[in-house]
Amino acid sequence: MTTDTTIRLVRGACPHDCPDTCATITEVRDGVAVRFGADPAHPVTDGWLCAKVRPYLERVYSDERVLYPLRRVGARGAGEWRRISWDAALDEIATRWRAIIDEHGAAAILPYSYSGTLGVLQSAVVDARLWQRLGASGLARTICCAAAHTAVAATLGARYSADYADVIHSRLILIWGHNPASTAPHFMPFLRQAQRAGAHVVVIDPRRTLTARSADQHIQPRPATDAALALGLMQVIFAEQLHDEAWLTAHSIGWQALRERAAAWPPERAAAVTGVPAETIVALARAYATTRPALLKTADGVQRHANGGQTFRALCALPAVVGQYGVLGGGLSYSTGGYAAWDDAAIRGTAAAQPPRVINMNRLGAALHGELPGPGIHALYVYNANPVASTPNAGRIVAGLQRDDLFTVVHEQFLTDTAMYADIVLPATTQLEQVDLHRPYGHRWLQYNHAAIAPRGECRSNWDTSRALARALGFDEPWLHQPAEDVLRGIVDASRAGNPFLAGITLERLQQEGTVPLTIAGQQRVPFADGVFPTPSGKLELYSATLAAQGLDPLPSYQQPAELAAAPADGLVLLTGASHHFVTSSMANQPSLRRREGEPFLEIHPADAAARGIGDGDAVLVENARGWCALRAVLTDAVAPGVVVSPKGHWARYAPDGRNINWLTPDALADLGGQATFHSNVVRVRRRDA
Ligand SMILES: Nc1nc2c(c(=O)[nH]1)N[C@H]1C(S)=C(S)[C@@H](COP(=O)(O)OP(=O)(O)OC[C@H]3O[C@@H](n4cnc5c(=O)[nH]c(N)nc54)[C@H](O)[C@@H]3O)O[C@H]1N2
Ligand SMILES: Nc1nc2c(c(=O)[nH]1)N[C@H]1C(S)=C(S)[C@@H](COP(=O)(O)OP(=O)(O)OC[C@H]3O[C@@H](n4cnc5c(=O)[nH]c(N)nc54)[C@H](O)[C@@H]3O)O[C@H]1N2
Ligand code: SF4
Ligand SMILES: [Mo]
Repeated sequence: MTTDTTIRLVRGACPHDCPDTCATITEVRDGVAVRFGADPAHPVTDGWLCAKVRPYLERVYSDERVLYPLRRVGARGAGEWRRISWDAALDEIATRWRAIIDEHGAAAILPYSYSGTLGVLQSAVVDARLWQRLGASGLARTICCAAAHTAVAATLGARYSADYADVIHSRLILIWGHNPASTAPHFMPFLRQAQRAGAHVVVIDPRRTLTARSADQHIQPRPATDAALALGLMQVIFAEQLHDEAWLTAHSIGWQALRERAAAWPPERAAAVTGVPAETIVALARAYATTRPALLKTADGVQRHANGGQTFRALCALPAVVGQYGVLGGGLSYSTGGYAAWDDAAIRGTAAAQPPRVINMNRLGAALHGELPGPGIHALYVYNANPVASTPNAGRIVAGLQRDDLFTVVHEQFLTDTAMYADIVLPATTQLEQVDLHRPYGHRWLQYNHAAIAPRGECRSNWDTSRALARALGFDEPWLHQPAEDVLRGIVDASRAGNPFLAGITLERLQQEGTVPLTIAGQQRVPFADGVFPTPSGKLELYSATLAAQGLDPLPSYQQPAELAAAPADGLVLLTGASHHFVTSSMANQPSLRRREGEPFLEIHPADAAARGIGDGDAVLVENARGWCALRAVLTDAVAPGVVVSPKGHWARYAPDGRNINWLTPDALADLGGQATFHSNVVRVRRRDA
């Protein structure tokens, strides 16, 4: 009987930036997590975890975890550390920050974070509270999906999407600039089911991805030309009277203006811009307009371009033109993140205050070089992020991090590329060692994460660290010190009050049941089935007066990104989407996953390789004005001539040259939302020995 009393099964949530938000179960014996797996009863997780997270215990119990606060003793970036106590670390941070505030003002302190964990407590709450009290610079979190969020808000009003399972009702499925076989793996069984039932699956992606390999059709547009492709499809649909005029008239604004805009995009013009044959465009337009239900499923890769916002507007418009919003198995599947919108005041714990300024996270390198209004940045505090590996134009960031007058603190689980430049590293808990509440963006079940084990070493969660920092700074407001569960209860209660999708959902239920479905009843199962859109007009805004008022194009449009327009004759467009075995740079230090992902590579078309004397497996240098990176060439027709691919996520530390693909990526901002433009990236490639 003794063993029985010491075995516990603990419910949790996968914390990673992934739409699937899997429900996990950890088996704990005598305080040690001995097994980690999936909840067999969860309707999406369905008893399995992806290849990335299955070995999570390898991560939790890794010898390379940071377990104690560390003080840099050698040169910046040299990786020489001395263990210090939490008290000493907090005292040094508070002292340095106070001195910086006295001399430059609190705006000189920049907190930098993104999606290491998506839990509301360890990210949103921590992102809001202490920094507001401190008066630090704000951070515009625009690295991932800002253009799409802006486009969806302007067009549909909210991010609502159907359940993955509803794809089985689709007859035609366009998977557009999205690679779910790697990035939303739990969608794939439902897609297969639809395909077996006769649905036609089309993948639209410049790369033949893992997802494209199992599709019925792969359409390969040139990068950043999707708005032209979408307008070309609309031109055919309108010209052939295949549009749903009754739906457009009843539920949208500006469809005639859109028809006029699309009229300028006959198939020949769209073909010339996109590289997709005119016949293919015509055939796809007819199929999309006449096959019902038709689903357009997309994600964020397609909008990481300088024209990503208007591209996403065009994608949002397509289902409207063919009357597929509100149809079971039809419409747009992008994100479910809008259902459980958390109450902002409860996240903050107090009245909102404007930060002294807001810095776009994609411009971190520029900001560290003083290219910003107001005082320079003298203190950087990084958590939930690894900007040296994951933020664009990383060479510029590293140069900034080497500034002698910069005081950098990194709160991390591992000595990442970024932590290597810290003055102080604070040890962070993993998901098994902390509590949180997770709202998914791919499905519609909330997930509670109980702490399964005690923190290893002296690790602390983001929230506990935030509380400790507040104390060290002498801030005693109760909203900076609440116990974790009180914060979560406050958020759930306040959010439920204004949101029918949270009806009947309490913290107690979440804690007891682990997985709790959002209250999406009856007709609301299919997003926008009532034809009502939470926009200013209550309709789907093909023409957006909101964008017009900001001096932006009120209709979806195509603009070639400036960097692509200025490409030299031998320039290639470099796409750097998701790696299969990492989530951005998270996991890219786990030995088993590094082995499976292999060496950093560059997919290049054999014709482009031949023109450069490059053979399969050759070491190549990829370069542009921002920097260079060494990779291994993979000759493949998975990419068209003119396009090369190297997935994101590898740590720069592990490369012999100490750099990764983000030494090349642009820190220019997109047309909407201040979005990152990773893929509007022109490079030259040559043999390393040439
Ligand atoms: N395995 C794995 N899963 C992940 C992640 C990961 O790193 N690895 N990252 C997570 C995160 S942070 C996010 S935001 C999501 C992203 O999820 P996705 O958006 O599905 O992933 P990406 O690979 O970024 O981009 C999807 C595709 O966009 C394509 N693309 C690039 N430019 C264009 C274009 O101009 N037109 C078209 N049509 N396609 C284009 C790329 O070739 C890529 O195949 O995935 C999450 N899941
Ligand atoms: N070239 C290229 N680069 C890209 C992209 C691309 O398409 N191409 N995609 C971009 C996208 S979509 C995204 S979302 C960003 C993601 O960029 P980041 O948010 O920087 O994500 P990661 O690089 O995975 O780093 C997250 C870090 O958080 C740490 N962490 C995890 N949990 C916790 C915690 O509880 N507390 C603390 N303190 N730390 C924790 C992890 O150990 C990890 O080192 O990357 C972007 N980078
Ligand atoms: S990364 Fe995604 S698919 Fe993998 S376990 Fe986490 S939520 Fe599930
Ligand atoms: Mo992302």
